[in-house]
Formats: sequence, structure tokens, C-alpha cells
Amino acid sequence: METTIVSQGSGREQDPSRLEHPLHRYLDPVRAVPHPVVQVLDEQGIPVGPAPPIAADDLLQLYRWMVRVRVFDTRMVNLQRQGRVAFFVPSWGEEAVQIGTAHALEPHDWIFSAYREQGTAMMRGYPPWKLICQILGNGEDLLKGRQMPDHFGAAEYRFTVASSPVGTQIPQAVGGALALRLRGEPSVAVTYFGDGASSTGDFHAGLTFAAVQQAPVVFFCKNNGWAISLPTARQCRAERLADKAIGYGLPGITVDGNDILAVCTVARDAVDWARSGRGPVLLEFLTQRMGPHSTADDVTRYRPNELLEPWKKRDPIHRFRLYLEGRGLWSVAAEQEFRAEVDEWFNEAIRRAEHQPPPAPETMFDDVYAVTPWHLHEQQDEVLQCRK
Ligand SMILES: Cc1ncc(C[n+]2csc(CCOP(=O)(O)OP(=O)(O)O)c2C)c(N)n1
Ligand SMILES: [Mg+2]
Repeated sequence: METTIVSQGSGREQDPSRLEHPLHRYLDPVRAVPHPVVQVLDEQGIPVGPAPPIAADDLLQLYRWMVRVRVFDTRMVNLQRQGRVAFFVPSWGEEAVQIGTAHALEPHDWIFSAYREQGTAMMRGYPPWKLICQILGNGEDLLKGRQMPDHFGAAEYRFTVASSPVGTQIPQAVGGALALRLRGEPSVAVTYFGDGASSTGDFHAGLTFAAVQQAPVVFFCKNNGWAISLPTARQCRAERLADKAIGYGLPGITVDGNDILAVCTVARDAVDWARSGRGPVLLEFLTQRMGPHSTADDVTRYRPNELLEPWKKRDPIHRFRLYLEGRGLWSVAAEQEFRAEVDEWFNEAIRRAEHQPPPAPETMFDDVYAVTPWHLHEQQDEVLQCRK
């Protein structure tokens, strides 16, 4: 593999449970070593190992997509603060995981996501203005205004709608993967979820079943340090969340989630592993949620600002930009031109989405039953009469 394995301490080295004890005679010394973290670029964007074979144009696309996600987040949070959208979930700092993993997928693969994967959705083809229509719940929303804001999805993009209950997408993805295999499709299912979701019963059910069935599914665990206000260290004693894979009998790998080249490389290999019939894989992406959980919480109540300082130096976009500039693929002028283009792209998307009417009331009867029962037809007719 064209990556370097670096060792990062977990901060538990002084833990009293590590002091010499007779029980240690039975313990595997290898397991006492913190799980290594796969990295390609250091914090200055300098390769610490050979870069993966990604064409220059693709590298630029990866960079552009990360920037678009960040701008989208900023624009949506601003709209929420102006009272123009009700709710939004930004993913500041987590752009590399979304974009690097999406890059590893084929268009026919299925995605079972959470609510923080707007970048993956856009890269998959979900038009930004349609995403905004979903956030607004208007008549052009592919989900007809029936979901919480930011709980987007559409069969045409093979992107299932994010479920609000944390972790439910995990067993759903396993079921989806088994269905793909039964149908003889060459596709895999992937699921995105957080550190918080890795503490749920659904994670246990999903990974157990996936491993036993050797389902073609890849688990993308985004360890962003927080489940709303609960830090990862207060919900799990494992050194690495990827270590959990051992107990289920599948490979688990921890990746620097702010290093897009590491994300691309390991995600591509994991997807290939699952596609070739070798079974499921758990990837843990180490990252940090740089913003609030959502526009509905006050992050300063539970997270000291100093905690973000080391993460600012690991910013996935800045780091990759340094790498591209170092290779002569990007410049200050290119950045300026692209930023202006992205601003205009989102201005237009917002303008278009905000000009759509609300969903027509009679559409509430659509898509619920394969064959709509007579009494709902009657009610639908009544709604239509009222509108005349
Ligand atoms: C079953 C369930 N419990 C609690 C919640 C409230 N809740 C919404 S998001 C969230 C945190 C999830 O954290 P994580 O899985 O790490 O994902 P992140 O938000 O960090 O991306 C919680 C507790 C919920 N939606 N569903
Ligand atoms: Mg989290």
C-alpha cells in the first residue's frame, strides 16, 4: 500500500490499568500498543510516504469538492442565523472524509449516510439547489418536505435518506449489501456514522451480522471526537474505535481523516476488499468536528476553544492545498478564481431554491402505499376541492 503507518499515542499511557499486574501474563502485548494511524501527508502537506496514483485532474477535483463543502456549510449556517432556514448540520473540518470516501465509490454503489455527508451527496450528483430545497422542505424537495432539514437522500443517487435515530443506518446498510449480493449486483453498500453511533446496539447488530454473512459492506466511522457534547473518550475505553472490529472478526483500520490522500487510499482498498467478496471492513477516520453539533447547540458550553488549536494545524483543506501548491498544481490566482466561481454557484443555488413554492398539500398521499387505498383517494380529493 502506498501509505505510511504512523503511531499516535492515545493519551492513556499513564492509565493505572497499565501498571504491572499478574493478569498481564495472559494478555497479548501486541494489543497493548495503540492502533497505528494511516497517513500520507504530514501537517504541512509534505508526503511521509509515496502518494497514491491519482491523476492531477482528480487531485484538483478532490480539492475543489472539499472547498465547496466548506463554503456550503458556511452559507447554510449564515442562512440559518438569518432565519431563512430552520436547522443545519455543518461538517467543518470533516471534508476530507466525505470527499475521499466518495471518490472511492462507483456510481452504482449504495450509500447509507448520517446527516453530515452533504459533500458525499453533492459529489454523487445531488444538485446543491435540490439539497437546499430539502433543507427548506419546499415543493422541489425530492422528499416532498417530509423530512427534517438536512436529512436528504434519493434513490436516483443511490443515497438512502439519513435516519435521525443514531446508528440505524448501520444494520440497514448490511441488509442493503446482502440484497445487492442476492441480486448479483457488483455493488457494495457503505455506511457513514459517527463515534457516537459506534456505541449503539445497532453498531453491534450490524457488524456481527455483516461479518457472519461476509456482506459486501464498508463501515465508515467518522470519529470526530464528539457525540453532541459527549467526548469520544467518555463513551468508549478502546484505544481506537477500529479495534472493535477484532471482536467481530473483520478488519479494522484507523486513518488520519484530515489527510485526504490517506482517506482515498484506504477507502479505495477497503471498497475493493468488500467488492471482491472478502467481506466487510471497518474504517475509523480520526478527525475533529470544528463547529457545533448543529445550528441548535451552543458548543462553547461544553468544549474549550483551546482543544481546537492542534486541529487547526491539521485542517484538511489547507494541508492539501499546501501539497498541491508544492507540486505546482495550484496557486493563489487559481484559488481566487475558484472561490469566486463557488460563491456564484451557491448564490444561484440559494436563489433558485428560495423561489420554489411549498409542497402541494395533496402530495402528502403520494409514495406511502404501492396502491393507494380508497379512503386516502377520498381524502386527497377533499384536499384538492379545498384548493379550488
Ligand atoms: C437513538 C438516538 N439517541 C440520541 C439522539 C440524539 N442525537 C442526535 S445526533 C447525536 C450524536 C451522534 O454523534 P455521532 O454518532 O458521533 O455523530 P456526529 O454527530 O458526531 O457526526 C445524538 C446523541 C438520536 N438522534 N438518536
Ligand atoms: Mg461524533
